[in-house]
This record gives sequence, structure tokens and C-alpha cells, in this order.
Amino acid sequence: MERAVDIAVVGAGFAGMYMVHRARAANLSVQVFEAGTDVGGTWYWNRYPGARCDIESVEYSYSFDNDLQQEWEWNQRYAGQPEILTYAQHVADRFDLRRDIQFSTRVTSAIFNEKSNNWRVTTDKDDVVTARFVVFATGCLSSTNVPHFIGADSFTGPTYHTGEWPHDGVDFTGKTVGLIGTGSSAIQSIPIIAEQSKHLTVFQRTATYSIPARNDTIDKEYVKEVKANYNEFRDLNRQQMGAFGSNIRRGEQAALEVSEAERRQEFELRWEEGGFAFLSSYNDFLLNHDANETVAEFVREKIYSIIKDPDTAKKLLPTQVIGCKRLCLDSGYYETFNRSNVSLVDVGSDPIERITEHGLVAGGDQHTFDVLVYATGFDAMTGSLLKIDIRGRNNQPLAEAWDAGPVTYLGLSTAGFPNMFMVSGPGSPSVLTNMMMSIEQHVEWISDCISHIVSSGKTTIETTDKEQTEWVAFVNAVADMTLYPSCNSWYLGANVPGKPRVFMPLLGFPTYADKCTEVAANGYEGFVLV
Ligand code: N01
Repeated sequence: MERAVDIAVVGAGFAGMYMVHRARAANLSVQVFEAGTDVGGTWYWNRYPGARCDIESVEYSYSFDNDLQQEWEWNQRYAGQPEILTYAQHVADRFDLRRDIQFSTRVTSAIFNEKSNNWRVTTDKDDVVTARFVVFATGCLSSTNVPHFIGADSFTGPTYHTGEWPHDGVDFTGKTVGLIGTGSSAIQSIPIIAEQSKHLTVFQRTATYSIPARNDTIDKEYVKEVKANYNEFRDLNRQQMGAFGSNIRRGEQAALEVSEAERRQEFELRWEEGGFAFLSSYNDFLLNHDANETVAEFVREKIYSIIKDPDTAKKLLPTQVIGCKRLCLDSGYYETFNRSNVSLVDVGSDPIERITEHGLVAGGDQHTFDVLVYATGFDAMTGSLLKIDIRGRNNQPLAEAWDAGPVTYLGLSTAGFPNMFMVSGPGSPSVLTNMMMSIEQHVEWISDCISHIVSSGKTTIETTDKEQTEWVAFVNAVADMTLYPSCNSWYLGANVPGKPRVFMPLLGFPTYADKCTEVAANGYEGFVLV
């Protein structure tokens, strides 16, 4: 049966959930479709052992409702996946969000009708909804990346991807396990899988920098302090580059302005403290190669000192710029390679040739195992959007419009796709921030914009080719002032073969948020309202 709503939303993670709340507040009807059986998005799917957020819990949470933020009690400094999922479920209950969300339903297409100026959204459950506006709250890291290895289907044992982990968990007891990847998901899961399994073989293409997380139960006194001035604390965080970490001591000097002895003392202190603050000791790590090398070398020394076997230690030493790929935080990652039941295979110099019935072949050697784990990440930022048949004016597919890489204005909108919005889309700060703050900022901007269109009697809002071309150039020019583009990160789409190399997230939350506010205040400058 065909239904009509004001807003169709794709995805019921933190972005889609808040979109429901805001739409209701604006008296707009809303229908959300969610592929999972419940809310939570990333935290619904990523149930691999050890999955944990690396932004502090008091910051990685909604700020829009004071009672909610005052009443909710976190247990951990960095909440684990089960705790965050419970929080998402609590929010869904508290604001009665589920009645506008249809679960176990995947959106298959969203097609703009130029005559009626409506979007026609269809699903794999044969729903058809027409909506004036469509909002993609599909998440930046939701479309799993499974490399196309020759013979992948021939493996006879169970295969898992960290980003689509079974809800009942996986029991590795007595099993031999092969795990591909050494990004954040691998770094969190490897220590736990190693403890459980008979033997774990890790296949590493690029060695990773990881800093101790030093996670612990949350300090109740600290929480009390935060809650006493929660709104001010949030505002201060929104003024940080990444919209988090106002409590982080940020070095105001360049790394090479101080002596080696002073630097080392600072690095040691921050290594002991753990967390992202480690990379804030000096202000130019991502601007200056030599400065970066001082801290990179410190981490390499730490790795070398932890690992007992010199050959393994050498393989684990990263060479790229530290922070260029997203920094990982771990609990016992490097120490895991001292276990007698863990081995490391370098597939950077000898790539995986093929998967076989009982394992894989790399560098001419056959490696056998019972279970295969892909910790190979995501087709980030664009993957989930491009999986859906999205078509705008002239029936043009989004995939065609983004043939040379994603083009957006503000990461919110793309030309030729009227009344379509993306939450934390490519071209917005998104993954380089505390996602909760970016999500709130986008959802509030989008819902205000929709309310404006409706109340002012307009029909459509759409950006222009010129505006988005300039925006993409700006996003890349900002990145080019830093060392970010110097390695093959997923920020650039470099982890997915054939994906156009474009730096997707914008650096700097506060100036971006100001720009969005200014655009709206100036009558949606850069958009055409009809
Ligand atoms: O994915 P990744 P992830 N052959 O892309 C390797 C967020 N997150 O799921 O580096 C062999 O980082 C690939 O190798 P290389 C966070 O933003 C957050 O771990 O491309 N190996 C890499 O080692 C994070 O950055 C949290 O050479 C192959 C790995 O697979 C993002 O999600 C926790 C390969 C993929 O690492 C993604 O993290 C978890 C191939 N063909 C995730 N293809 C926290 O909040 C890929 N690889 C803590």
C-alpha cells in the first residue's frame, strides 16, 4: 500500500532516531526504514568482541535533552558496544521513537518525481512511500568492505565480518582463527579472540599505530562535575576541532620547539594517561612531517619494547604518518603478539593470493584455520548511499552523479537531487568528529530547513553544480594543508579498489557549524529554493 509522509528517513541509528524526534516537534509526519531489527545503527551491527567507542561516554551521547543527559548513568570511561546499544534503546523508549520506525526493512530505491516534486521510496518488503523530503541517515561506516579474494566462497568454515557480527556472539574456544586486517575493529577484537581461540593468525597489510586506551569504570566524581555544567561542557566541546575533548590538555607549541628530552617526557606522560590526548601534546603533528616523525618514532619504540620476538616486532612497526589513518586505541593489542597461540603474517609485501577450502595462500604459503574473520572495514561515507538506487532529476542515478567521487554542498545536499539530505555526508566533518555532535548539528539544520521550506510555501530546495564543485575543492584544499592525504586511508576511499581518491570529511567542526548557521541565516545561501 502506498503511503504519503512529509519525510522519509533511511536508517535508525543515532541520526535517524533524532530525525524522528525533530520531525515530530515540527509537526511533520515521518517514516523511518531500518534494516536491523532495532535501533542503534553502528552499535547494532558492530558486535564483535571488544567493540568499544573511543570518545569518552559523557561526550558520546545526545545533548539535545537535558533530562536525558542528566539521568543517564554511564559505567565505563569509554562505553562498550552493549552499553551504547542499551543507551540507544533507552532513548527510543523514552521518546517513543519506534512507532515511526519500520524495522527489518531495507530501502531499495528512492526516486524523485519531477512532476509531483515528491520522492518515491521503495523497500525490500514492497513498501512504497511518497515523501516530500528524503533524509539519508545511513551512517558513514555501515557498508562493509569485503575484499574480492579469489576463491572466497571456497572456504568451508564459518566466515564473519566485524561490522556484521552475529547477535549471539561467536565461540572461538578450541578453534583456529584467521583474521584479516589491523584497523580499529581488529585491534579491539584481536586480544579477545586470541584469549579464546586455540590459535589466531593475523594477516596484516599495513602496520597500525595504537595507543593504550586505559579504559576503566567511569570516575563518578568526574561525572558529577560534568553534569553540574553539562550544557557549558557540551558548548566547549563543540568549539574543538573534532567537537570533543575540551578536557584534553592541548600543547600550544610546535613539537620541534622543545628539546628531545622535554618531548619524550610529555609523550611518556600521555602514553600513561592513554586516549586520543596522546596526539595533542604538540600542535603540529598533522602539519609537519618532522614533528610527526618525533611522535611516530616514540610509538615505534614502545611497540618494539613490548614485543618479545624481534621479527614480529619489526613487522608491527608502522611507517606512515601517525594520525593519517585514524589513530587506534587498544587494550593489550601489541602484548597479544607475545602469546604463543598468536602469529602475524605480513600480507603487505606478499598479498593474499587466494582463499582456499581450509585457509588462505599468501606469499606462496598455505595458512590453515577453522574460522575466517574479515576485519577489513567499510566502503566508508558513500557505500551505503550508492547501494540504494537513488535517482534525482532526469532520472539520473546518484552513482552517475558521483562517478568521479562524491560531490556535495556542505555534505548535506547534492545538485540534481532536490529535497534530499544526507546526515554526516561526504564533505562534512562527520568521521573526524564526535559523531554525536555532528549528527545533532546536521539533524537540527535539516529539520529547521525542512520546516522553513514548508512554512514559507516553497516546494523544493536544491544546491547547484557551482556551489558543490567549490565546496569539494575547499574540503580537499583544507585537507591538502595537512598530512592527511599522505597515506591510503579510507578518508580518501583508498581502501576500496577503484574508488575515486577524494578526501571526504572536512576538517574543523566549529567553522563548519558556523558556516551552516550562516547559510541558513542568509536565506539558504548556495541553495535554490523554488
Ligand atoms: O576498518 P579499517 P575498521 N588485504 O578500514 C585491511 C571506526 N571504528 O573496521 O590498512 C589485506 O580501519 C586494511 O589494511 P590497510 C573508526 O573510524 C571505530 O577497523 O588498508 N588487508 C586494514 O588493516 C575506524 O577507522 C572504533 O592496508 C586488507 C583493515 O583491513 C573505522 O571504523 C572501532 C585488505 C581495515 O581497517 C574502520 O575501522 C572500530 C586486503 N585486501 C571502528 N583490505 C572505535 O570507536 C582491507 N584490509 C574504537
